[in-house]
Amino acid sequence: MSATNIAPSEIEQDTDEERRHARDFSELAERLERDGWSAEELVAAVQRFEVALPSWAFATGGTRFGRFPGSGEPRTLREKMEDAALVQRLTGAAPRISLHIPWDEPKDVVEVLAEAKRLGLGFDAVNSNTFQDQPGQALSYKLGSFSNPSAAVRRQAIEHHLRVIEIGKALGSRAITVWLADGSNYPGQMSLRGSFERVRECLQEVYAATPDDWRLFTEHKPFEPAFYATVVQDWGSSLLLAQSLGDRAQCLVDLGHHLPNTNIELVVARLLGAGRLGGFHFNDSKYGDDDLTAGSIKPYVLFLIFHELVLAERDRLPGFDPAYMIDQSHNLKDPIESLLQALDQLQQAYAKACLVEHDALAEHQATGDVIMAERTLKRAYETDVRPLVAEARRRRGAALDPVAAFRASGYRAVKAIERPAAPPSAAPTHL
Ligand code: RM4
Ligand code: MN
Ligand code: MN
Repeated sequence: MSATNIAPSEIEQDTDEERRHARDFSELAERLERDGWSAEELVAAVQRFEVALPSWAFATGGTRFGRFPGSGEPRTLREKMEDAALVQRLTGAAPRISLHIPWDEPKDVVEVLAEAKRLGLGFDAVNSNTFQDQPGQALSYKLGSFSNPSAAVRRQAIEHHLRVIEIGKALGSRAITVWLADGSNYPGQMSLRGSFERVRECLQEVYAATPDDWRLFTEHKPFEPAFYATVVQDWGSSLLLAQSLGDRAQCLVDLGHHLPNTNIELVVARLLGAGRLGGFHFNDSKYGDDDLTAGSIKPYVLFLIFHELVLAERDRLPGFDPAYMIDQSHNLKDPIESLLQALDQLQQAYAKACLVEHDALAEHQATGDVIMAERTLKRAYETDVRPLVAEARRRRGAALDPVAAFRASGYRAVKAIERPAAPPSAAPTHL
């Protein structure tokens, strides 16, 4: 197998591993069938489950104290797309990439599209960035973008969003995700009501510029960089915005954007009930916006979130079409490996949620049988679905164990030679 270009048919499976997997899968299938499930339907459901990859997660992230890049990291959008295509080949679950503009703004859209076609990749939601000042930018976002008291700054931020939409249109994206860093660090710094109204007005203009088949996602976050009051700080604020914009505006839930112990599955249920759950940024956290690998800290919460989503799917909630994306910052792990791990965790959480006996659960809820209701969820959660998701991958020509296949491929070592690190001061290069 060539380390630079792993085609699906070339993902080598150790024959012992294949044999072990076949045994594990047939045992699990037998047990599931005994309980009335169709293993084939479950595998097919996992195969349909897709998650978009963030363009900004292929290089090592960092904290404000430092960044420790690994070797062979992508330096351009083209190289990030190459890594994304590898993640897709190894998992079969991540066929689209979500671009951050201007971090990964295509220089030549035609060329990027041709490259994406060659790699078998599509483009998911485009992400705007008014949380930093860019080189050569006329006005500063230091005191906010859409909420800024200055009409000229707000105009600049709107123009940026209109440009992001144009780029997304050219790439075939069907949504824009708006996360705003707007807020204040000290009481009195900003009008709490006025800032929200200004954000709403600007978003109205952005929403009006989106094509009819697009959605606009508003993403809430309680703090950072605003440490006192963030304008779109919670799901309530996000919902108010979405509701006042129009039907195609929905809320995006980034799992890390909640204060410790927030009941995120409840937030998801509320947004589903309001018909405004648009999408996710999957990650995990212990303290705040830690952007750790999905499922690494609170896998049961992830399962409970997926339980709400599977229920919504089953109940055919009108307009339910969640855009699943990952938003992780890889500070210590190899970014590709962390994404592979995350996809596996998401597939597992989804598969487990598909194993909840909904009728039994409804019955236990109706009779107030707390123990049996909880046991119904736990029974699904405690099922070892690893052979099921491995089988879904195998049937797509992907790897049984993506991380092991990635390590065996020697991809990173080859890239370390092909992609010498840019000097730290060099401006990012683009395709
Ligand atoms: C924010 C938020 C956004 C992401 C930026 C990089 O905290 O999660 O979704 O685009 O980080
Ligand atoms: Mn996010
Ligand atoms: Mn975040």
